[in-house]
Amino acid sequence: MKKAFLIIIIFSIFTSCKTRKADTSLKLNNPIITDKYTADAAAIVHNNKVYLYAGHDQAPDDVNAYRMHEWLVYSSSDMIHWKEHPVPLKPTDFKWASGDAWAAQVIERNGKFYWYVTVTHGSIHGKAIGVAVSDSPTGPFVDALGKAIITNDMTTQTKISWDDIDPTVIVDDDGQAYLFWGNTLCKYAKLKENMIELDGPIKTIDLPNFTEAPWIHKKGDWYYLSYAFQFPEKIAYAMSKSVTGPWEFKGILNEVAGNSNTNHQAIINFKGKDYFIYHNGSIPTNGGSFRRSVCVDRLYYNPDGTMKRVIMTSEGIQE
Ligand code: FUB
Repeated sequence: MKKAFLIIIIFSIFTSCKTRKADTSLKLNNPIITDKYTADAAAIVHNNKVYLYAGHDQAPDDVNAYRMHEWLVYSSSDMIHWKEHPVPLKPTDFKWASGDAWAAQVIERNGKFYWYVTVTHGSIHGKAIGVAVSDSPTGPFVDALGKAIITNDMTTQTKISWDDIDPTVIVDDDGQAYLFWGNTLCKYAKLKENMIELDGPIKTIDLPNFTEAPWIHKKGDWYYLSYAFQFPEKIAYAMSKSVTGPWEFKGILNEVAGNSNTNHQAIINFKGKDYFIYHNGSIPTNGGSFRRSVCVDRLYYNPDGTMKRVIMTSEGIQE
């Protein structure tokens, strides 16, 4: 009788431990989107919401190459719950383009939303940058210029045809806007106030091991130029007191992201907190370098303005 009682007690302790384990409240919020493969995120804050723009990785499981036919837009009020909006833009919306929804960035100016995109040009060899415009952060967006703002033949420093990719834009405090972009070499140029024409020569910036994916942002008195460093990509960054440099290299900000040879970051401040947005290849079974997934983790600055190394997590943003 005593023995049976003991067995019942041990059994109930064992099952309650098991139940407690299964009842875990741990929420894994990265990647933030799991029903589609998403990459090359860019984000803006508008009216207390974050709008996140991403390329849609659509490569079938047996294809190891980029297959990207549209960009996607999501919004969130808390960086945890994301609402998908209808597809706002495709390379086919640019009559002069032949495809490839590569990295892009949206910026707001005077109530209009300008979306700078990488596509393949239909008649000029190589990648090109186009710009679309909308009155709303979720679109519909239309081609703002009717032609590319940057084409491969406008830059001749490198022989590759994909050196004019990955646009990022900032409007400086004095109202002057700048477009940065590049692969292998980081380039920049002033934009006219209309945001759709260059306003001066194309210049280059010397950054160690620059691969691609520049992202320009300002916090306090500092300008930050983060970018994909080496390959497989880490994210590194440089700082300056002026948007035109000189830039001081500050080292690695984010390590190689799991199961992806690209990393492509965006950096925002939302409701007083800083966020680092990137992609990895972590969706089980078929995730990888051509089926990527956008993730978000917190970003922290040191008192001297430098950025602390990002800690990539599966938990992501919890509150
Ligand atoms: O998604 C295609 C290309 O891969 C992007 O333009 C680069 O930044 C890299 O992420």
